Amino acid sequence: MVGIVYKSTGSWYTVKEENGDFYECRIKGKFRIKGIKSTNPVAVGDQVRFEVETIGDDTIGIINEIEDRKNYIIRKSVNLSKQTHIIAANLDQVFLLVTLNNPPTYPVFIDRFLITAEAYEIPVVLLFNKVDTYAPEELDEIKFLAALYRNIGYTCLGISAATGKNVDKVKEMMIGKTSMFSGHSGVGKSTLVNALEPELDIKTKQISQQHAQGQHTTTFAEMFDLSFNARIIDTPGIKGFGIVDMEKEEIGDYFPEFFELKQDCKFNNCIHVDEPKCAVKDALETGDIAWSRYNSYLQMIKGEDENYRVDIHDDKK
Ligand SMILES: Nc1nc2c(ncn2[C@@H]2O[C@H](COP(=O)(O)OP(=O)(O)OP(=O)(O)O)[C@@H](O)[C@H]2O)c(=O)[nH]1
Ligand SMILES: [Mg+2]
Ligand SMILES: [Zn+2]
Repeated sequence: MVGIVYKSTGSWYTVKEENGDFYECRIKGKFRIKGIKSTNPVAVGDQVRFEVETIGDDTIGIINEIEDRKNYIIRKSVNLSKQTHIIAANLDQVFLLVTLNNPPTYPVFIDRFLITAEAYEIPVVLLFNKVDTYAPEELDEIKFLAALYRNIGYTCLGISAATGKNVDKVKEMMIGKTSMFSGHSGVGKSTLVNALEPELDIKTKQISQQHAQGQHTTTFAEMFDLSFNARIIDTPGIKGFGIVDMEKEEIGDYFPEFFELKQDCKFNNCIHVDEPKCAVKDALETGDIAWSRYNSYLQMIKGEDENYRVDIHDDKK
């Protein structure tokens, strides 16, 4: 039988078969997908082949094959840097939820996320959530950030999952597609799924007052069929986003505004650091490229971990 993985808890996988029935499945033996060393061999969104086994009164599925992935979002754990985790596979687009505070989302995190999506050509939409909570100067900051990313080519939208502001616009972008919500814990991913489909009533939780951070309420990625011909994958909040398997020389190509200028650099293998007559560095001086983007880039090519943020929770992924 053939189906799609809707939920994965690490040992059990919920698979929706083609005719719509759900099966609880396990995987057979050790699965190794070529070239990927990840903590989870099967991810939400994977297309799998499975057989059904009946043991007593229980019917369970055994997954024995994974179809080639169209794409996937993979990240390196910040603490266990050898471990990688596939967040989801076979996506049409990703919505990255960003909040200014409660919890804070810093540009370097946004940039690391975007670069990974660019590597697989997965479109990303930036959703600046909780606009109902911001003071005027904070709204200005959001507008500044949105303009920065819009200039590069990303769709940006200010929303409120709590009041419903612009949720209809998010809905419109989702029709006919499989999308994923990502972002730090507490940015409102599950609240937004509920705003789109109130019947789902997914668990959400207030962010910790003391630490201005989310409480890791969603613990497993899960896909939901929505009533308006769309599928959404709600994911657990991520703390940091370590990029996986990228050569220093290719990272700049995933910054669209750097890539566009590369042909004007004196050296065709310019990595925009110490080279003379570098179009990217010139664009920094004229303000055509944002310093925050360049700083994120430098950090990535130096292979520095994303240690800008201290989280009270251990990263278990
Ligand atoms: N004021 C306001 N609060 C919001 C908004 N969106 C979410 N919240 C609140 O933020 C808190 C966290 O929301 P969740 O939906 O649980 O966040 P999450 O991103 O799913 O978090 P994890 O599951 O831990 O990754 C809840 O108390 C929500 O009610 C919003 O637009 N405005
Ligand atoms: Mg959640
Ligand atoms: Zn250059």
